[in-house]
Amino acid sequence: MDYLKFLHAGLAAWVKETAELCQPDKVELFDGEDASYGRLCALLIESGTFRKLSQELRPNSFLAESDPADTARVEERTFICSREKDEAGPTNNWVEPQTMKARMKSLFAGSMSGRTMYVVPYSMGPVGSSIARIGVELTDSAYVVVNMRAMTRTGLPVLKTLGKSGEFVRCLHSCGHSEKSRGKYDKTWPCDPERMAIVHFPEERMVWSYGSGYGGNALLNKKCFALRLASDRARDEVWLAEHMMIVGVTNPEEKRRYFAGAFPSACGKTNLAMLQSCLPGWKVETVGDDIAWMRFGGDGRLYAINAEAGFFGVAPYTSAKSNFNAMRCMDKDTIFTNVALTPQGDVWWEGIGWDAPEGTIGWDQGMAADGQAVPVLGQAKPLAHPNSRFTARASNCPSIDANWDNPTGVPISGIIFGGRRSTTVPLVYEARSWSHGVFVGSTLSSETTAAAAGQVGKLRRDPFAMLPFCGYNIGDYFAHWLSFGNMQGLQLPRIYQVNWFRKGEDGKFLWPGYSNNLRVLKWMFERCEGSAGGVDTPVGFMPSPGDIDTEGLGLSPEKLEKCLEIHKEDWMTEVALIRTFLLGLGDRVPNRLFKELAYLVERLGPR
Ligand code: OXD
Ligand code: MN
Repeated sequence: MDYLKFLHAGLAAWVKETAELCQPDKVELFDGEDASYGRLCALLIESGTFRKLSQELRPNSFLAESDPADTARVEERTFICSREKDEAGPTNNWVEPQTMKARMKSLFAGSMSGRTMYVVPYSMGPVGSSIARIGVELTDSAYVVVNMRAMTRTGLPVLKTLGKSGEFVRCLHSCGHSEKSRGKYDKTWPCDPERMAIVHFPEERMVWSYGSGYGGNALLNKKCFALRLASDRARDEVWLAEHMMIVGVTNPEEKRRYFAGAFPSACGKTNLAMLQSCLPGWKVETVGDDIAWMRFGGDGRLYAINAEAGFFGVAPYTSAKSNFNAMRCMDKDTIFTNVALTPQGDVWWEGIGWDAPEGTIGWDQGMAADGQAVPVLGQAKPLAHPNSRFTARASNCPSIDANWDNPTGVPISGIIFGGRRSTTVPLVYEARSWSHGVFVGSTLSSETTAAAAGQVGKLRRDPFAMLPFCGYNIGDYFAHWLSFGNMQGLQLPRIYQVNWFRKGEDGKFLWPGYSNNLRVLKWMFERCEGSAGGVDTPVGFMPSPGDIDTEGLGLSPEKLEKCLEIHKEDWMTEVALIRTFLLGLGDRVPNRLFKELAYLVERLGPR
């Protein structure tokens, strides 16, 4: 019980009450120290959850294998239990809070017996920053604790900041006890897939998560707190909590500008944040890859912090070509989950850039007792799960920006929206105004990926890449974004849409992407400087082919033109899809967005 002396009275009372409910064998405070991290990793090895990778090839790194029934975020089991159903809005599952609490309490009752409950204090954002906020997660998963250590600022300095009565977000997580035995997974990856529930109580600033040990279902700091709860709070306090990367771009004259970008999960956000320059004299640096908290400063500029301190990136198709800096981040001190294991004790995944060495073991074959193959997406089974991940520290990222940890944040010049669209959406365009930009963000769409459980490759509207993460009524969220357009004295960032994924008639990507995306960032940078051209088109301002720096690119002028083409018929189809989508979001969608849609139709001209 000596941990109690570090907790303020409110926190201690909550820990005690939770321990009474969940009945752990032990309660331990995670102090964030290296020794405690090392001890938990050793425990995870002992229980069979972790395998230590070769110390020569991948120092201080581990491979975890999850239960095959627990490999991605479960959106259909995620709930926003605000007092009023309308507050949660049409994009969230809702259950009346008291009913949900009763249901969850019966699941939590005794759910930690035989296990330790860890108390993990953490700060989202630099400790002490006025934009940062504190959370505490109570969890019976040592895997969660070590991942949080890599991805947030954890430990005693955070408790110190809380002081005697500081406010914190309450996050309760239990892997649960499955009703059916899951064989060896009972010990190596406890979970209760049949009864998983990830539940948010926004008015009480509280998250309860039961039954899953994976990613955003269990690392409650990330999607649950830093996006769902924080977006709700940001609306009340006039700031923004967004699913955005933050990247710094410096030109040859040493002028630096920062851009924030929202892309749906697994659409290249991390690659863009860590992009390697392909242009002489231009530099690109990383502030964050997933979650930006932003607030307008006294000077009218929008300042952003990275709410996290590490990366939880998708492994498949990450390579020296797609993301050299991410590969370097994972050279050491990394936790891999559900990737394949080579006989040399290293990791492997599809698209890593080399063939799997003979004897490489698939993610669910090496450690599973039954060795049963699990069909993935009806295709030939990949060796790494399509949503396998790496957890790496920001401080190990070679491209990390000098200001990544600056408590004031970095000033944002431009906001980028992007998704995977094989047709219709051009390589890049600039919104005509703030409200047009909000329209572009609100109607963002992408072909789905493996980051969430469900079908891959279907077109889905994902407003601001926040569809699974907006913690309140999405119509009010749009209104919140629009409201900045009416405020005096703000230097509003420009807004862009990009699409790296347009395909030609041969079904191949038109734009070479990866580090060449800097050519598009360069155009945006120069637009912000007022020095780059922009053609007025029905969808927005676009570069003419000559405005994109193609020096050394080797892309034919025809292909570049195809990247930039606007097909009126495609856009008329798009307009119809957008209208249906916005109408489906209920009566809180601001009229302004329908006006923007009408303007777009007007600009496209008669049929
Ligand atoms: C993530 C996601 O894990 O968006 O970042 O799914
Ligand atoms: Mn994400």
